[in-house]
Amino acid sequence: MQKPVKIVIATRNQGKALEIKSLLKEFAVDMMSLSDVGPIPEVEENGKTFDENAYQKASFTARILGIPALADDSGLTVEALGGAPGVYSARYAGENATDEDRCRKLLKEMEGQNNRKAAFECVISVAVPNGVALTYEGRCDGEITRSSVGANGFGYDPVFYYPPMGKTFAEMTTEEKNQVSHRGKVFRELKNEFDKVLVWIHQQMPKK
Ligand code: ITT
Repeated sequence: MQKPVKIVIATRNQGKALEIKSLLKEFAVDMMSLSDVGPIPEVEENGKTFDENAYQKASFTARILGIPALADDSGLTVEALGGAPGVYSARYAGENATDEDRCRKLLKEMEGQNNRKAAFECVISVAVPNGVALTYEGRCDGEITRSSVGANGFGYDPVFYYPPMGKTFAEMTTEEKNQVSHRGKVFRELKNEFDKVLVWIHQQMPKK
């Protein structure tokens, strides 16, 4: 029997890391987080798309550690704000801001707006140390609330209302959110072919 494949989850966002671990729990992978591998340099995230940033994070981490890495680049795009905050979702209220600060800023920008349409987008990149990568994308449509509602999840969850379930993401359990979210959708696609992804990883890794 083959040993479980080691994969580093290349994120410094605890909320994301928890969701990713719960989404991949049934697979024979030895999932490590960045905190398990010791300090590594910060990756430069300067892409113009979720796709570019996900690839930058996954390929940098895989190269530097010599093991496969999975990265998620995601964010919220708001129609009335011309797609903002988009790839700047994490930095929307400045470098040291909290999730609360970002939600507050978004609600302020949306004051007086009747078009509340928004979508969460997520791109997952799985990269091996030689630099090649696989990419998966997912999206979830919803609306921006007029105030923060709910205490679960992370990031913009309290201001993202999902009409089919009549709740914000922050009012959902992790399992409920995973069933409908942008990240949940991407992982369902990835999971459908995960056995092939594991074979691909084995083929790409240098033979010892
Ligand atoms: P890493 O790059 O280390 O993974 P990050 O938080 O900087 O962490 P991103 O650059 O992908 O990650 O920024 C995504 C931001 O979008 C994140 O900080 C949240 O504010 C928001 N976001 C993404 N997915 C979300 C979700 O499921 N619920 C709420 N907010 C989310």
